Amino acid sequence: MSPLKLAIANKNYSSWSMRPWVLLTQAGIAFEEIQLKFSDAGGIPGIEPYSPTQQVPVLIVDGEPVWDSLAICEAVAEMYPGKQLWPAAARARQVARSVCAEMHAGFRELRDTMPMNIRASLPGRGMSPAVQRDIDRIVSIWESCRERFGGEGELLFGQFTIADAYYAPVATRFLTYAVALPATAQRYADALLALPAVQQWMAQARRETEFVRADEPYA
Ligand SMILES: N[C@@H](CCC(=O)N[C@@H](CS)C(=O)NCC(=O)O)C(=O)O
Repeated sequence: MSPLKLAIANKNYSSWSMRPWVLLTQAGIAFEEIQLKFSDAGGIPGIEPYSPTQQVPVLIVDGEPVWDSLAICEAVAEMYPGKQLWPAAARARQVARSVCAEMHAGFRELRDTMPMNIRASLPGRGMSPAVQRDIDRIVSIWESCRERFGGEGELLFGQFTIADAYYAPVATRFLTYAVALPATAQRYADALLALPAVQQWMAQARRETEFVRADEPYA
């Protein structure tokens, strides 16, 4: 097998890129990073040879693209069964898959009005009743997973899984927009943000200087 390659975009802005990058990095799976950048005119120059959708993230496995973050995470979990990237117990695994799918397809209000912007501090921006509803649902997911499956660990299913990689960009948004959380949810967000892979991504995001107008509604 040739080395995995992961094409991503700006670490400051690209929440979909963050998920598989955090998954691979936190799990200690080697990969070559291909970092492209969003163009202010829209699109991602240089993505053409990698992705049939022209979007990031895309994982290249032996020359074959795997696109869409959820498909990438599933493929990685299948390639590295020893890493236990989904919870081992069937019931926990079902819930983990469900909360990832819910993140993947939902929380549109939060995603639209609180776009990921790691290096920015935008307390209170983007808040509305609809966004608060998304936040309340996320809090209830986090509380329920922690209570039912957290065990001795600090993460949603105790040890690190794909579900944590999936919610990492949500935790960075809560930081950027200074979203107030109940204690259990805040403890989980802190544990998630403290993961070495998340710290590494955030440090690299803060060093980026590109300004992408479409991702900066409050500038
Ligand atoms: N459902 C896709 C969403 C991917 C996506 O929206 N990627 C954005 C960046 S975070 C992108 O590539 N935008 C550039 C474009 O659409 O031209 C996934 O989970 O990978």
